[in-house]
Amino acid sequence: MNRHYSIQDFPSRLRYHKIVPTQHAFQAEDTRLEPIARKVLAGERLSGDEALVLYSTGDILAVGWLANHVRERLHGDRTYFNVNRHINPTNVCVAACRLCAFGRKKDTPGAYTMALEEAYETAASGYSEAVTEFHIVGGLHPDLPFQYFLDLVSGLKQRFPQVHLKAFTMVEVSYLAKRAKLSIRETLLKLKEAGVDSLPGGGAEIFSDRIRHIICDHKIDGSEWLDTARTAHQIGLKSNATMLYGHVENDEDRVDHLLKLRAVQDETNGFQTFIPLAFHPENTALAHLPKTTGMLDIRQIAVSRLILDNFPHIKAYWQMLTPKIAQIALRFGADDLDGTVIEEKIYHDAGATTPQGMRRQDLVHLIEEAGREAIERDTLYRPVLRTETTVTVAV
Ligand code: V47
Repeated sequence: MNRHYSIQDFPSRLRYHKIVPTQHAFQAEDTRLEPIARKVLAGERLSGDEALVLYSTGDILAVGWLANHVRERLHGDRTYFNVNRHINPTNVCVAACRLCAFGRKKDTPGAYTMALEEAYETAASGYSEAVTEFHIVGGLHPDLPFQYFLDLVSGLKQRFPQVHLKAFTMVEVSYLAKRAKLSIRETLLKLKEAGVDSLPGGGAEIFSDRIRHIICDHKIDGSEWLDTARTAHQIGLKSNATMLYGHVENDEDRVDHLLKLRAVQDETNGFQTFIPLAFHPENTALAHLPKTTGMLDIRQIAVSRLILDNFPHIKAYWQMLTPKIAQIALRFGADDLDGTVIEEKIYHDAGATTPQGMRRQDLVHLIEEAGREAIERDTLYRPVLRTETTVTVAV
C-alpha cells in the first residue's frame, strides 16, 4: 500500500526552526567595545579609530552581535539571493596584476576572447526564464574596440530583453574610455544607451597607493575608481563596491578603504551592495601568502556592516567564502548571498574549490537553515515573484 508522507514524518532537521533573534543584552569582554555599542544602538556613525578597535578586538562574538543588530534593524530576517549567470568575454589583459590568476597576455597559452556570437551562446547555455541577471566582466584587452563592448551589450539586450545587464568594472570603464578617447561620462552614457543597467563592484581592491603598487600596479588608482563610480551614479547607474582583503594590507588600509566608500556614498547614494572579497593566492604572483581564515572572513563581514552605515546591503559572496562561511555570515551582518552564478572563472583560476554554480533551491536551503527568510531579488533588490509559469519582478 502506498503511504503518503507529510513533512511531520521527517526528522526535525527538515523543518526549519526559527532561530530567535539576538534579544539577549549586548555583552563584551573587551571594554573598548562598550562606547562603540552605545553608538551602534543609538544609530550613530562609527569613526575610523572605532573601526580599528573592531578589527583588533579578540571579542568577535560581540562584534558579530552588533553587526547582526544593524543587519536585523535594516532587513529583519530577509536574506537576498538572485538567479544570475557570469559571462567573462575575454581573459586577455594588459594589466598583469599580481593578485590575479585569471588574466593572460594576448597569444599566450590559455588566452581566450569570445566572438560576439560565442558570448551570446554562453549567455544562452543553461539559460532559462529564471535568469534575471548577467554579470559581465573581463580583462583589459589591448585590441578589442569599444564597439565590440557596445555590440556585446546591445546584442545581449536584444536577445534577452528581460535580463538585467550588470556589466564592466570601473577599471574596465576607465580603460575603454582611454581607448575610445572619450571622457568617463561619455563612455558610461554610451554603455548605458547600449543596454548596461548597472555596474558590478570589482577592481576596487584596496585604495591605498602603497598596497596597489604591490598587488595591481597597472590598474587605475583608488581615486580614479571612486571618481568613475561617482560619475556612474550621477548618470543614474547603480553600482556595487568591493574590497580585496587578506593579502599584504593592514587594518589601517582596510579602514581607509571603507571610509572612502562611505564618503562617496554620502554624496551619491548610488552603491547598492558592498562585497568583501577574500584573496585567493593560488596561481597568482602572491602564491606564497596564506589564505584567509574563517575568523577573518566573518570579522570582515561584520566590520563592513558596522562601518558602511549608508550601504543598504552587505553581500557574503558564497563562491569566495564557501557556502558554509557565507551561511554563518548571515548572522554576522550579511543579508545577501549573491546568486546561482553558473560559471565562475576568476576565483576558480585562483584555486577556489567551491562549486562553479549553485541551484536555486540550494541557496534557499542555506538561507533557511540559518534561520532566515530567503527572498529572491533582481539586481536592483526588487522581489522576484514566481509561479509555475511566470516570473514577475515587483516594481
Ligand atoms: O575585481 C581577482 C577579485 C574581483 C582574485 O558586484 C580576486 O555583485 C580573490 O568583483 N583572489 C571580481 N579575488 C569579482 C567581483 C564580484 C564578485 C561577485 C559579485 C560582484 C558584484 C562582484 O575579484 C576582481 C578582484 O577584486 N579577484 N583575483 C584572487 N586571486
